[in-house]
Amino acid sequence: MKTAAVIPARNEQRTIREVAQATLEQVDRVIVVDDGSTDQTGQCLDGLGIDLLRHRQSRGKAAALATGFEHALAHDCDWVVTLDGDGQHDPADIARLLVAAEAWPGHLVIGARIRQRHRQPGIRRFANRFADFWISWASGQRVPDSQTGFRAYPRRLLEKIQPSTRKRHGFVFETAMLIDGARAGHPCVAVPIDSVYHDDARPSYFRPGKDVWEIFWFVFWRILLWGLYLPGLWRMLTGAARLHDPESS
Ligand SMILES: Nc1nc2c(ncn2[C@@H]2O[C@H](COP(=O)(O)OP(=O)(O)O)[C@@H](O)[C@H]2O)c(=O)[nH]1
Ligand SMILES: [Mg+2]
Repeated sequence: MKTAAVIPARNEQRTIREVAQATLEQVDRVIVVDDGSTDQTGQCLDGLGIDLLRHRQSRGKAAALATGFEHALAHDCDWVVTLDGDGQHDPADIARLLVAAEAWPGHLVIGARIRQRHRQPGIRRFANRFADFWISWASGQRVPDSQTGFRAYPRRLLEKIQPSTRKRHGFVFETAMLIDGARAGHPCVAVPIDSVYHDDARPSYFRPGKDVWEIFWFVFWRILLWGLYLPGLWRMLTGAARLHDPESS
């Protein structure tokens, strides 16, 4: 099983080197996509032995992920892990995601921030719950953390589903992967991880107004176009979330 990690990074000079270095211990190939950073993000990675790809101008998180995926597929990777460049995901947990990946072939493995949920800022916790409900409906499965950027994608899913990479869809991309992926035969399985929110973190790039709105429209249209997708609603209401917790199994 050949593995890669794609780390989208926009102005992450404070954290990117440490994240990339720790990720190198977990996968065969580390791909950092520097999305038009105006700080030292790229230079911070000198001499690490990772693949650094650059967008000269910022094109958003969706385009950065797509650039990284293309590179990983061109290098014959079977599984592609994504994690954020700001240190909110612990690279040591990649091993747990990959154990789940082996146990659930063809599934989209998500690192679900369901431990210490109280650590998430109130407004984000509410927005996440709201998104989880609609995205679970639209994808016909219980998704315990739809907004997590910490995931492992099987190659087949990346070959089949290529969501919009328009800048305004920067944070819609991962929602599209969940919904369209499930419809294409790649449901998700969740691995519980900790919610990490550093007190001294930079402000989030996620815009609670605009980005929630874009995600909502995307999901709303999917549900509407599929005639309200009542089988999906039923499955989400009656089914349990697929969980894989390697330590407790
Ligand atoms: N390449 C790229 N990455 C982005 C952009 N916006 C956010 N990210 C990355 O996406 C990840 C999540 O962004 P963040 O602001 O931390 O969102 P939050 O953790 O949901 O609050 C981080 O690794 C960011 O560097 C962007 O415009 N381009
Ligand atoms: Mg973050």
